[in-house]
Amino acid sequence: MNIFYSEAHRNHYPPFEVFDGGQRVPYFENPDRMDKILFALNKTDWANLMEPTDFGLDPILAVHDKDYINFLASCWTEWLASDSSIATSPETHAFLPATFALRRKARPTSSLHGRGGYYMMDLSACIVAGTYQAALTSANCALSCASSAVSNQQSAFALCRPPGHHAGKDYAGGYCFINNASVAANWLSSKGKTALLDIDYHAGNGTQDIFYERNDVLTISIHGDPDFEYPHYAGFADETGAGDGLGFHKNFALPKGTDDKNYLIALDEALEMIKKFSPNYLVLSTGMDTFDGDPLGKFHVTRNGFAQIGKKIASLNLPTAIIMEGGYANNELGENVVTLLENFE
Ligand code: SP5
Ligand code: ZN
Repeated sequence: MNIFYSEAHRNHYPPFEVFDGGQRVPYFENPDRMDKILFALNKTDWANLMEPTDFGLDPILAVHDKDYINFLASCWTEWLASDSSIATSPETHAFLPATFALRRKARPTSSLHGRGGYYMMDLSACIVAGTYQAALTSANCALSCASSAVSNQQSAFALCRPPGHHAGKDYAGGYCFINNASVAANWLSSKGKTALLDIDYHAGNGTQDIFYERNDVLTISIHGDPDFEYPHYAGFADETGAGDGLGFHKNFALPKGTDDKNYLIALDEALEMIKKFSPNYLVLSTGMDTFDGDPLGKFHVTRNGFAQIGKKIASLNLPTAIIMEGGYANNELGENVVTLLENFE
């Protein structure tokens, strides 16, 4: 299996994130996640690690707002220039706004914090010196993966970091800056009919927003009910698309404690919808935070559950661009990813 990976993610490692209650905690979405996955992949005999190709900005700007991407590009250097105390210990700093553009009835103002609160939805998409380059390279891993799936008519894996599915057209959030899976799905949709299935524990709000009014890409997300779980304001079962896109988005909002059995029931229904749509390609937003014991999740999907999930999705027999999203039980993450992926071999 072709696996697209770059070391560029290492320079995106914010020193903290902020949890509810204002609590500063170490950044959960850390480079160690990639090391654990690489270690497990390197033990297999089928992982073919490759550097991503640079696709340039065009396929990214086909999904994202140009001013938003410009904000990501210059945020750190502007932040650094704004306060001389940052330069004395940049590794202890991360850019975060403290005021947000509620309900988006606002415009981005010219100040850095005015743009920050407009282009960010929470306190977990911290920007540091290496963030923009890491995000671009992560998107290129997804595009390279999609391109490989088309050329070889065979599934491929993008080992993306940072992840992408919480990032919308013009906002960052939930460790995500550029929506890798959406960029790949949009690109793929010009090559053939494309569906996107998101199995990360958290609702793929960014992906939902990006494709909400489109009927050319079916988007489905299976996740913790936003009634109790982040991202709190999207991912509800009654959100099914709008305008031309009505009926082309589906949310499976599952309860706390969802186990293999109940997860697989929802997955079967999702796979039936995909079959009915009859796509040529599938994009799989692959979060492993549904795992029993994930520090950010409340589901009980087991290693064996991931084997069955992989087997069921692979049985669609579609060239699939498998895109890494979340998953924070680092010590189990590598084997969990391999367990899912080996079904596509
Ligand atoms: C890509 C992805 O999985 N992003 C997830 C972002 C979740 N950020 C919000 C975390 C809220 C944590 N709540 C505290 C739970 C501690 N046990
Ligand atoms: Zn997640």
